[in-house]
This record gives sequence, C-alpha cells and structure tokens, in this order.
Amino acid sequence: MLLWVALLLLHCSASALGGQYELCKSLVSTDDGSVWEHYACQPRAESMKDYMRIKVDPPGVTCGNPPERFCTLENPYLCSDECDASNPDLAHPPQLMQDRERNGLLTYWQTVTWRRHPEPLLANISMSWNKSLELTDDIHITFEYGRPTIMILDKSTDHGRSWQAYQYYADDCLDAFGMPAKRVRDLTPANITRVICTEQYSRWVGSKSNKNVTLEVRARFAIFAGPRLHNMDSLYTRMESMKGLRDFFTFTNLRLRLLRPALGGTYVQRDNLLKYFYAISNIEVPARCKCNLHASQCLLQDGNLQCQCEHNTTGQDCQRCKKGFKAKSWKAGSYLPAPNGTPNTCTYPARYCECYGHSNRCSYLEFLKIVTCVSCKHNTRGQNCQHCRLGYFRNTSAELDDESVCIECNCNQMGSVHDRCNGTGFCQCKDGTTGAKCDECLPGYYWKQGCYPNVCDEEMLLCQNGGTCYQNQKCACAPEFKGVLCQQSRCEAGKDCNGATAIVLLGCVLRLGWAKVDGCM
Ligand SMILES: *[C@@H]1O[C@H](CO)[C@@H](O)[C@H](O)[C@H]1NC(C)=O
Ligand SMILES: *[C@@H]1O[C@H](CO)[C@@H](O)[C@H](O)[C@H]1NC(C)=O
Ligand SMILES: *[C@@H]1O[C@H](CO)[C@@H](O)[C@H](O)[C@H]1NC(C)=O
Ligand SMILES: *[C@@H]1O[C@H](CO)[C@@H](O)[C@H](O)[C@H]1NC(C)=O
Ligand SMILES: *[C@@H]1O[C@H](CO)[C@@H](O)[C@H](O)[C@H]1NC(C)=O
Ligand SMILES: *[C@@H]1O[C@H](CO)[C@@H](O)[C@H](O)[C@H]1NC(C)=O
Ligand SMILES: *[C@@H]1O[C@H](CO)[C@@H](O)[C@H](O)[C@H]1NC(C)=O
Ligand SMILES: [Ca+2]
Repeated sequence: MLLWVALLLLHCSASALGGQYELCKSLVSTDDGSVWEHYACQPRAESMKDYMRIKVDPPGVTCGNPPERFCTLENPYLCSDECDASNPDLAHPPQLMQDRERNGLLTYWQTVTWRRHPEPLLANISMSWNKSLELTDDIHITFEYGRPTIMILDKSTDHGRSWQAYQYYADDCLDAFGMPAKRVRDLTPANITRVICTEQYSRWVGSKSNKNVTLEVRARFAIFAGPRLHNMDSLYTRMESMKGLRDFFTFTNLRLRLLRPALGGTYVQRDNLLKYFYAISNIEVPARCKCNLHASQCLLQDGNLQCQCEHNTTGQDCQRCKKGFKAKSWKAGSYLPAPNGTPNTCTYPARYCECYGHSNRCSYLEFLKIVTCVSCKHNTRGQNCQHCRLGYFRNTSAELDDESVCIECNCNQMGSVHDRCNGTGFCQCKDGTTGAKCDECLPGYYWKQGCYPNVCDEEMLLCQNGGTCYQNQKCACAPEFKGVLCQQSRCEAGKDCNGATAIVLLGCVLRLGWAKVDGCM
C-alpha cells in the first residue's frame, strides 16, 4: 500500500520550484517480485539563510562602538535613535540579517553613519555555506531606511577563491559602472545568463514602500518555464542542454558590496551626515543543495550541509562514485527524460566493459568474442585502456583511472634506439650512450648528436708531441706533426720542411681549430 502512495506522490507532485524529482528510488512490483527503481532526485528548496555564515567588513563598520545617534532620511531633524553595541536593545549586530523575526519585531544590522564624508561609506557582507547550492527563487535583501544607491552582488562557486559579479545595482548604471541599465525582462533565451546592471532597486522611493533589492531568479526561470512557471519540464530540459545555465544559478558564497547608501535625494547633505548609513533586516536566499541529482536529502552534519547521496555516489555534492564503484564512471544524474530523469547510478564494473575513464565507448569484436574499449584517451591502450601507449610508461603514483597514468618516455632521439621505454621509463640506448633518457655518454665517449668514441683524451688517448686534445674530438698538433694523435712527424724522408715551418706555424696559431688548414690538424 505504502508503495503505491509513494509512486502516486512521485507522479502527481510536479509543482513549480519544488515537487519534482523528490524521490531517488521506489519499490515496484513486477512478476518477479519487488524491485527498486531509481530516479534522478534532488533535495527540496530551503531558506538557506539558516545555514549561512556571515562576515562583515571592514571590522569597525557595524554601529554602536562607540554608541552613536542617527537620523532618518524622512525626518532628518528627529535624531532620537541610538545604536549602542553594549545594550542588547540598541545593538545591531550582523546576525540580525538572518534571524527569524518574531511577533512582528523588526531586527536589523546597521552600520556607522557617513560622518567621514566625502570618503566613501563602504561595507562588504560575505556569506558562505561551505556547500554548492542552486538558487530556486529570488534573493531578497531587505533594507531598512532606504536601499543603497550603488551596490554589487557577487558570487563564488569555489568557496571564495574566485569571485564574479552576479548583478550590479545603481540609481545611474552608466555613471556608476559604465553599463547601460537593463531589466531581467529584457533578457531572452540567448542572454538569460547575462550579468546586468539594473536601476530598478536603487532609486529613491521612500524608505518604507519598497525595501527589497532582488536578484531575479523566477523571472529568469520564466523565460523557459512560462510566466507562472507552469512548464518546469521545459526549464529542466534547458538545464541539461544549455551550457552555463545551471552554473548560473550555482554558488557556494555570496558577497554584497555596499558602495553608496541611500541619499533620499540627488545630493548628499553635508550638514546632516547622520542620516546616511546602511541597515539590513533580512537576507533571503531560497536554494537547494546541489547534489548532482543523486540525493533527495541534504542535512546538517558537523555544522556543514551534506547531501545524503544515493545511487552509490558519495562526497559533499555526490560528485563521485563510492569506493569500488569506479571513480571515473561517475556522471551527474539527468533531468531527462521527464518526468523521472535518469539516475546515472554508479555501478560495479562487472556488467560493463571497464575503461578506467579513458574511453566512454566499447565495441564488441565479433571474431575475438570480446568487448573492448574504443579510442582510449590519455595515452592509454588495451582492451580496458589498462596499458600505456608505446612511447609512454606507467605513472606508479597514479591510479589506473587517473588522467596522468601514462607518462611520455621522452627518449633522446639521437641517443636511443627507438622512442619506447621500459616500465620504469628507461629508454634503450645506442652504443656509448647512457642515462634513463639516453642523453648522456659513457666514459670514453663524447656527445655530438649522439655519442661517439673519443679520438683523444687525458688518460688513454693522449695527444703526443705537444699536441692538445680538442673536445675529445681531435688533436691540435704542433706544426711539425700530424696524425690522429700527432704521432707522426711531417719531416719525412725527401721533404723540405724547414721553409714551410714558419708559415704553417703562423697559420696554426691564428687558426687553431680551423679544420681546413692543412698541417695543423
Ligand atoms: C570588499 O571586497 C572587495 C573585493 O574583495 C575589496 O576589494 C574591498 O576592499 C572590500 N571592501 C571592504 C570595505 O572591505
Ligand atoms: C567544509 O565542508 C567539508 C566537507 O563537509 C569539511 O570537511 C570542511 O571541514 C568544512 N570546512 C569548514 C570551514 O567548515
Ligand atoms: C521582500 O523580501 C521578503 C523576504 O525577505 C519577501 O517576503 C517579500 O515578498 C519581498 N517583497 C517584495 C515586494 O518583493
Ligand atoms: C538580450 O537580447 C535581446 C535580444 O537580442 C536584447 O534586446 C537585450 O538587450 C539583450 N539583453 C542584454 C542584457 O544584453
Ligand atoms: C549500488 O551497488 C550495489 C552493488 O553493486 C547494488 O546492489 C545496488 O543496487 C546499487 N545501488 C544503486 C542505487 O544502484
Ligand atoms: C603521476 O601521477 C600523479 C598522481 O596523479 C601526478 O600528481 C603526477 O603529476 C604524475 N606524474 C607525471 C610525470 O605526470
Ligand atoms: C628498466 O631498465 C632499467 C635500466 O636497464 C632497469 O634498472 C629497470 O629495472 C628496468 N625496469 C623494468 C620494469 O624492466
Ligand atoms: Ca532580521
């Protein structure tokens, strides 16, 4: 009975922004008894402000230390309000941006006033979750006492190592950022992920009537899902096919850069700077844990959000297969085909041809009756891409499914017999050559595009009769001598040597090493 309830839930709850993809698996009865069916699944959307860690910069920007008075833009002459960090009733610490307000009691974080004008009044609010999240609805930042006239919302997807702008906000976009003012409703399917500057949330409308600064998520979803988000299937289909669409809504950190407070008019009134400051009562971040469609639950564990992974996956975002289920066969689940998607479960390799992640194609070789991997990448080869290609050797510190499992032999072309090496990267060297890569010479050999036996040296093959050995390649002989080791006198029987001596000597001195001068070498 329970089973059918579960199935009914699954098929009937496809409401917008939640509902769909709620179950990772369910028991189904078949002729052979009950079996588990698996589906793509994702956790439900939550108010992520409950899990957010918040940090405000610069350190002294929160008001109340020392206590100070402030005025309001609406009535700048009534400055009876006070911020005092040491008095709980008058303090405005950062956590009041994420509290759950009770009994209609408004609580807010507030900054110091703009007493240092014209020095800009700047503040950063950094929000981190230590978890990849996906926006499911609009972000609302609620400002009391007026919205900033210039502000940037940033995001990071790598835990704050790098940041990108998410949206720019200004009462004059061109003036503040050199960007034309846009609205999300100007966006089309082709530029739905464009980062825009909007003037919609920064102009003065009084401090009470419209307090929110918004990052529009719904309006972007609506471009594909229709105005009332009745066609979420269409959005999910695009999430699968359109590059960067899912990533646009994904983040681990957010940052608000407050660059200029509400002015309540065109100019800053220098004689009453106590009415300029920032105050935020709430930051609403509706999102779900990113679990790569492998979990329907995301729970707080040791203070961090953690996907409760199914489909034999593991990791904070279910971003890899469980041990024994082959790291590189991991794939995110897919929203398609509707309505249940594809779980892309990590499976034990027995049933499949294992290619250690170096190929995603297998082929059945009829004549050998085997299944073999096709087009092994990363310089691998073999039925399971388990060997290294010729000219590569096995990286012993890498697992078989590592992309750097095969290292190039790098044999010296001149010194080695061929470009292959043995299992520890040693190349096969020509005579006289040595070294793992065959780029060095054995004793008694010299290097000249390969190793050659010494003609002369300082030990066995000494140049004689005052000759000097030139780079182990030849003896430079005194004028009266010749031969490989200058062992032969020029003045042999019947020749007149005396006359030539002076000239040849001169030539030898001037052109020592110039091979063409006869008699020098
Ligand atoms: C806010 O963050 C930006 C970017 O890291 C930084 O350049 C700026 O100095 C910060 N501002 C304050 C007031 O800390
Ligand atoms: C972030 O989460 C990971 C995984 O849950 C955990 O190992 C790490 O300690 C957390 N870091 C912080 C700063 O909480
Ligand atoms: C402003 O944000 C709050 C959440 O903080 C939301 O409940 C409210 O509907 C928003 N108001 C408008 C006009 O968007
Ligand atoms: C998006 O594209 C449409 C149509 O090409 C264009 O009118 C609009 O200005 C673009 N929006 C942005 C923010 O570039
Ligand atoms: C996980 O792997 C085990 C062992 O291969 C298998 O019995 C089980 O069905 C798998 N789970 C899922 C969700 O596929
Ligand atoms: C060998 O594998 C390890 C582990 O993946 C990697 O860090 C290293 O760079 C690899 N060595 C080479 C030479 O590629
Ligand atoms: C590779 O050759 C080197 C040098 O000849 C040798 O020391 C090493 O043991 C060989 N390695 C293998 C795996 O054969
Ligand atoms: Ca509050």
